[in-house]
Amino acid sequence: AYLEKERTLAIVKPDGVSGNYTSSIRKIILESGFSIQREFTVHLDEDGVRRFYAEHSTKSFFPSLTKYMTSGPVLIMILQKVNAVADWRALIGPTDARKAKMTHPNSIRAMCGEDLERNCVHGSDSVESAAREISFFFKEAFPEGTTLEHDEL
Ligand code: DGI
Repeated sequence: AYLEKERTLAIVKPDGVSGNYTSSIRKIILESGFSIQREFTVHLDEDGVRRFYAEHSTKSFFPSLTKYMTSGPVLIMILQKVNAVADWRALIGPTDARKAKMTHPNSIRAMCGEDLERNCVHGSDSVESAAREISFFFKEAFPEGTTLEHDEL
């Protein structure tokens, strides 16, 4: 049977970038069979965080989440493979990095996250969220399956 490739949005959050986890995370991504279709680094501002995390903008933790997400540059990546959304969520582990360290010690959040908020990486939670989040960061349309060579980025 032919299995359709899927795309998901991954973000290495400010603590991941500043803690120099980018190359280990990239290695895990490629060794797990994903291709990185597009990537760029950006320093989000408050408005960007509010629009990206719109569903959380009324929560009590939102000001703190905004402060964290604007504290430094983040790395945005489109990951591609069969079952990309669920497989990337499985690799990153539970939202709370403290819990990840106990229950999912080999997960990325266990490796480089700290707690429920400072959890080092993002992954889209559904195919629908992935589509929304990819178009949030990438305005151009490009076909699934195309991958840029690193020096084209
Ligand atoms: O999809 P996830 O990132 O695993 O989790 P989510 O969509 O429920 O929440 C988005 C981010 O918001 C999460 O990565 C960290 C932060 N967050 C979620 N719940 C809480 C939180 N931060 C704090 N301080 N307290 C929370 O209860």
